Amino acid sequence: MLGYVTLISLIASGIVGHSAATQEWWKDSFIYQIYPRSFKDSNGDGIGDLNGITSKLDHLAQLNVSAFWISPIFVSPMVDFGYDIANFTNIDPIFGSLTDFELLVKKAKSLNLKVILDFVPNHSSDKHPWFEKSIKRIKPYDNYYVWKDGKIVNGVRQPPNNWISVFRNSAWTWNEQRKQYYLHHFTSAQPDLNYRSAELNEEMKNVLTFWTNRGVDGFRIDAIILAFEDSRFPDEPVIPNTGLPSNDYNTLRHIYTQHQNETYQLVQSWRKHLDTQPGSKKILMTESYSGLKELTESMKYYQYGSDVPFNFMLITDLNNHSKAIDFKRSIDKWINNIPKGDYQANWVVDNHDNRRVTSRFGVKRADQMTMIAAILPGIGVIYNGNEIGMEDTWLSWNETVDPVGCVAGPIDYQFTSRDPARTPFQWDNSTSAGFSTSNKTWLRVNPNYRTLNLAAQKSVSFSHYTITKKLIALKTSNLMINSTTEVILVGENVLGIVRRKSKNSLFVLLINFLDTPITIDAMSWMNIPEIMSVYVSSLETKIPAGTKVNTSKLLLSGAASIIITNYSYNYLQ
Ligand SMILES: *[C@@H]1O[C@H](CO)[C@@H](O)[C@H](O)[C@H]1NC(C)=O
Ligand SMILES: *[C@@H]1O[C@H](CO)[C@@H](O)[C@H](O)[C@H]1NC(C)=O
Ligand SMILES: *[C@@H]1O[C@H](CO)[C@@H](O)[C@H](O)[C@H]1NC(C)=O
Ligand SMILES: *[C@@H]1O[C@H](CO)[C@@H](O)[C@H](O)[C@H]1NC(C)=O
Ligand SMILES: *[C@@H]1O[C@H](CO)[C@@H](O)[C@H](O)[C@H]1NC(C)=O
Ligand SMILES: *[C@@H]1O[C@H](CO)[C@@H](O)[C@H](O)[C@H]1NC(C)=O
Ligand SMILES: *[C@@H]1O[C@H](CO)[C@@H](O)[C@H](O)[C@H]1NC(C)=O
Ligand SMILES: *[C@@H]1O[C@H](CO)[C@@H](O)[C@H](O)[C@H]1NC(C)=O
Ligand SMILES: *[C@@H]1O[C@H](CO)[C@@H](O)[C@H](O)[C@H]1NC(C)=O
Ligand SMILES: *[C@@H]1O[C@H](CO)[C@@H](O)[C@H](O)[C@H]1NC(C)=O
Ligand SMILES: CC(=O)N[C@H]1CO[C@H](CO)[C@@H](O)[C@@H]1O
Ligand SMILES: [Ca+2]
Ligand SMILES: [Ca+2]
Repeated sequence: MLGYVTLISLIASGIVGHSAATQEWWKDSFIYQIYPRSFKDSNGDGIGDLNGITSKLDHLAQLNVSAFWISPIFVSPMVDFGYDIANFTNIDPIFGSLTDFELLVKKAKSLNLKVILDFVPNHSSDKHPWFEKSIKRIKPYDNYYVWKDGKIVNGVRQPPNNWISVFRNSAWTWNEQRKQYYLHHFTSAQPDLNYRSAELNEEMKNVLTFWTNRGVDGFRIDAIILAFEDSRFPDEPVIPNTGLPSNDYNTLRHIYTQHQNETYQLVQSWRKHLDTQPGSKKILMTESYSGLKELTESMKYYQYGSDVPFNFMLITDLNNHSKAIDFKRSIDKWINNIPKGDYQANWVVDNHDNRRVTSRFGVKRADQMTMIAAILPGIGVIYNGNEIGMEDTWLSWNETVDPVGCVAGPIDYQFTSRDPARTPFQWDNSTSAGFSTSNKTWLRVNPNYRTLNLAAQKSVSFSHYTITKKLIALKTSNLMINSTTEVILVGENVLGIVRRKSKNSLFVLLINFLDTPITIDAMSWMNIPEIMSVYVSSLETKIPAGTKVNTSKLLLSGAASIIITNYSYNYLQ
């Protein structure tokens, strides 16, 4: 029996890399995403705004996140709620003004919080003056977008190729005035920008400078993988037998529209540009949904100047059906593939484009993902609401506003709409959860707000909020810096992550993937001391901090998740 255990644990306990020392502020930090329409409304119109964010920055400071990134706040017709930009250098009046932005930055700096803006370089709104001039072929704007003649087949005009938009149907829309098709990877109101135009490239660099001059500490770059398309515009191969309608984005292999070589060079040109800006080094985070399936492509962004090529493993590759081994394989794969050099791992728990973590893994396991992001080396990225375990809000078809939901129709919207994860932040139990003084908000407040809200969670010792706060404190402390990382299977159903600096200094995360209790000999499997203390446990597990546990005979309740340590609890207080 012992032989069996030893063999399995040897196979299972691959020791994975430990990060080199870097002085950047984002090393071992948490970054918090704010969805501005839903964070805090300051003027009672039912939509969140900049003054609202400013009024709630104390909350972020208390959590001790290092930075926040804000989804787009720029002038927009709001066809895609801000991801369709009509002026990259001005604030939409719904959110406020440049003066409000100045106040926001000032408050953030006073709280030692870094400010990161969303940069949406792939496309603009069709209401952007550049597009209007491009239609009229006014130089140099004529070349700012991706225009192509149609194909005439049997005397009928057809789009130039078979490319499909992420939101379904052809990625090309005919413009009667210019008598050409324009490319759009999203809605037809979001024409694709053409980075083969030198003038356009210059304009976009100026956009970056505009905001760094206003105190911004870096950018999150939206949908970067789509920046360039193959200049020959070939048809993309059709994937056979997907069972999807032929107008669905996932029926094509996107070999000519994603991760083109020039895209990496574009990121590098922004890196170089930002490095010429005064002040501390600016952070660049890149959004690429390739996940573990296209890991090589994702990793390449590190070498072209991205500090945080978002790791969406917890969103795209793992879910409530994943087992301990799936988590181990995914975590090891990501860490082991980070290129050699001074690069940081990152772990995205949630965002505005997906179901909330409480839905993807179940309410009982919500804290586990933040625990994983906290104990693993590198940057944890959380989305507003994670810190209180917010849940998706069911919305009826007639309440649905997300274009991705609307295009899917009255049945399928339930599977595609991003609205459920975007409802207002639940601050307290007053009108509209304290989000707005109005009882009519742009998306309905989740009715569970009366019990599920920040104020309630602050007033008790055991809540998602108090747990998240301890997790952020653990990451930002220097206690795990220079520690090795081991991802260990403790049998089939328990995942262990050990951060070890020396025999006397370690933190251990244990997750029970069963919904029933299990007793494990963590001491032998993980080579850890016999008596350790609980640093934090998930809300489901509810073991008070400081509780001593005997790791040779450790009882984990169903779905349990705990971080134990060899530091004395008093030391950590
Ligand atoms: C964006 O708005 C600013 C301020 O109103 C204006 O000065 C600028 O010309 C606008 N940019 C474009 C490209 O229209
Ligand atoms: C892209 O770059 C890689 C290596 O840098 C090269 O092997 C490949 O041929 C390039 N692809 C195209 C389409 O130029
Ligand atoms: C997993 O999640 C899906 C959808 O969120 C749910 O229908 C299913 O019951 C869950 N399965 C388990 C094993 O929790
Ligand atoms: C929207 O749908 C809900 C439930 O399906 C219904 O109760 C409500 O009356 C509808 N509202 C409008 C404005 O149609
Ligand atoms: C919403 O507010 C209006 C105006 O203050 C009030 O008349 C109405 O009863 C409120 N509705 C709800 C559901 O609280
Ligand atoms: C609302 O929250 C306050 C403060 O957290 C609490 O004292 C009060 O009992 C709550 N009211 C209801 C109706 O839950
Ligand atoms: C807050 O984070 C900073 C690093 O960003 C860290 O130095 C500090 O110790 C943290 N404070 C607490 C109370 O955890
Ligand atoms: C981590 O290691 C580096 C390089 O050896 C050292 O300079 C630094 O002091 C260490 N930091 C901590 C917190 O142990
Ligand atoms: C950690 O455990 C070892 C072995 O049990 C013990 O000797 C040491 O004192 C502990 N260290 C701390 C900081 O509690
Ligand atoms: C821990 O548990 C093991 C197994 O039950 C037992 O033999 C050992 O004495 C316990 N250690 C302590 C310090 O209580
Ligand atoms: C991955 C992705 O699609 N990100 C954003 C890209 O832009 C579209 C359209 O503006 C947004 O809806 C997405 O959130
Ligand atoms: Ca408002
Ligand atoms: Ca593009």
